[in-house]
Amino acid sequence: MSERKLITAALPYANGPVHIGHLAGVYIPADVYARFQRRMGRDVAFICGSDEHGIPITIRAKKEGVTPQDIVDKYHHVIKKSFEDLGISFDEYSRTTSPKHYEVSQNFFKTLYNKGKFTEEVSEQYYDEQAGEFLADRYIVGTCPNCGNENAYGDQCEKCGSTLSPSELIDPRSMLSGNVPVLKETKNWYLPLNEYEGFLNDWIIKGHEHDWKSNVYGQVKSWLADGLKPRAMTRDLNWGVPVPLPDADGKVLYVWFDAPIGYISFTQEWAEKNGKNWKDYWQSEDSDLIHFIGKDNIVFHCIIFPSMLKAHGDYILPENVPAFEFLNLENDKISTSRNWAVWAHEYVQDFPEQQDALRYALLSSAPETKDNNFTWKDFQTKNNSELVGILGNFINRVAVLTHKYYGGQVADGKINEEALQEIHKAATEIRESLEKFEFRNALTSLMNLARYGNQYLQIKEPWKTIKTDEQATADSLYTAAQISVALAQMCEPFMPFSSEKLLATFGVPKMNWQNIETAEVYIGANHQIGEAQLLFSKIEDAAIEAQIEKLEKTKKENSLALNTSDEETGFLPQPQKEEISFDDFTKIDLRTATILEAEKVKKADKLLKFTVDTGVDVRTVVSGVAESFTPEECIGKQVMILMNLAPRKIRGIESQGMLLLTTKPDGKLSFVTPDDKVCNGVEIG
Ligand code: B3M
Ligand code: ZN
Repeated sequence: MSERKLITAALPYANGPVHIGHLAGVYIPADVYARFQRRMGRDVAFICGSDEHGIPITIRAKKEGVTPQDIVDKYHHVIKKSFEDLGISFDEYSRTTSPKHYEVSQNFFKTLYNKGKFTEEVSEQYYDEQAGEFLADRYIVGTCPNCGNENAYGDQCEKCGSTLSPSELIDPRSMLSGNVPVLKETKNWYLPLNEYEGFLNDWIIKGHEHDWKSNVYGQVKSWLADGLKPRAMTRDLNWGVPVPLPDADGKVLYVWFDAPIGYISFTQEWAEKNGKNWKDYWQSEDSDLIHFIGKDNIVFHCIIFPSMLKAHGDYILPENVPAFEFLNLENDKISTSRNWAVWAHEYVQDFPEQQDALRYALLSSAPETKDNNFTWKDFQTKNNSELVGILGNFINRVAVLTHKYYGGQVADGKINEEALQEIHKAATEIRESLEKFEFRNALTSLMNLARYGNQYLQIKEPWKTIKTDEQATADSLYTAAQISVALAQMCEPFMPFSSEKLLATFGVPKMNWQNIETAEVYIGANHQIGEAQLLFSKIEDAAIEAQIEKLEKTKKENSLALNTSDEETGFLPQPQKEEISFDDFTKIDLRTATILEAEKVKKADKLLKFTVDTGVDVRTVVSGVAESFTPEECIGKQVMILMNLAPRKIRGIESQGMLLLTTKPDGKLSFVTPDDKVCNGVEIG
């Protein structure tokens, strides 16, 4: 373990504000870790910035009728301010449209190019002749080969959840002009990731089995087991870092090539401003590189970027990549554009001076090893019962009693040995937990010390002994003061705003963590302390109800919304189709039916072949549900079938009809079924 820590946090896309999912899954844990490492006296560089290239940004720009630069300029500042307002203490928060980043990422690319690390491959890509540009997968729409959805994207079908490639779409058309795109040859530069499998196996599978989180280790292991393929590191797009080669007009670096290099370019910007040598952090074995990310970024930070670093040869590799799972909101997936989120900038407006309440709530329900859930009720309980009721209450009682009995001077007593052990134990537990990226355990140790402090006062009852035993009172309030100041010291990584207030009230400087674990004195006897101030304020029901109402309103708007697309789940509630007459409706023949047999369709990983009893006959139907169900799970299911759909050949099998399906928020499919068992062949109308 080195004394220098290069800590990065995933670069948020500058296509919208940050929400509690981002904070819980990446930024608050990263900040706790960085603050803690600083208190360990280590040389810390805590680096982040806005990720300003990539399709999400151009999609948003197109949607809002502005340029991508307008989008990133707006959201870079919104995001940066949110982090500042919530105490995320980056040493550098930059952006990938900075000139420095262009220079660094282009040089990185040229180094790999000159070392012959890329393969040049010519492939056919869809091109919009009217728009005069190649189409990213998401800019191509067409009919899904599996479920017939006419608005499937080139990379994914929202209806049946299948991942697609543009060439699989039936009747593809360009989202830019609506025209049919043509296939046009284009050359791109690929990193042959398959050539790095050995290196990754040695470095991660053999080298980090015991110190990397199991969710990260497991994902990397399964990717390597499936085998890696060459991946294009350039794209035919006009928004991004231009490819620094003479024959690369109209091409940009793949966003996942340039974005991680942002960690390097931002470190260089920081080092130049602070008289540091950036190579001490990125090109020295005396530096530990730690990437804080969400689980959807594991492949980029554990496979692609390390392969890039390995290919380059001058850089260190990550010491650890503590990826967190996802946070849900009120038991539903947080979604940027369904507006199903608690936005950081809105929280700070609605709950001024209560940043630590959110930090605490998100840390105590951090999705460290599995997805977790945030509810406003739970947030209120954590603030009112734990922060106000335990931590704030204890420290406030100590300060009030010290003022009441000793004019604000710390009592001149002897420390209780058991209490001193409890302080040292808490500090050591927190250190050990944070070194292992176990934030919830660390927070529990902190709060257990506050609980101990309250119990200590309850047992010693200085408000009673003051009448009878001066020394006992001095000893207990002196001891309680030591516990209070130790808490003020130890809460800083988690709740920096409260720690700052407390250390100012007690009039003591921050201590090095090792000292907190061993000190005999945290605040001297007769030391004058400031006026007791309320550390945390109760959050009233009205404030919580207002937030819940806001979410209910959002939910209603979403159910009415005709055209919001959800980048995370990919669900796009299509506008209503053209009106049909009742006569038209009577032409369709929907029935109940039961699946008698089910089997996989050879060489088609998304299709199952069913034998279905429709009550009228027994027939074969092919359905694109293989990624959501096993054949066994389908047998015996009562389903709904569109009987009189003209038969179609799918992978050589004549499919007679279509089973009705819907898509769950996680993208998995489910059959539309009658609530109760009915006969087969019953007409649905
Ligand atoms: N911009 C964020 C995401 O995938 C992505 C991280 C880049 S870190 C180099 O949500
Ligand atoms: Zn589909």
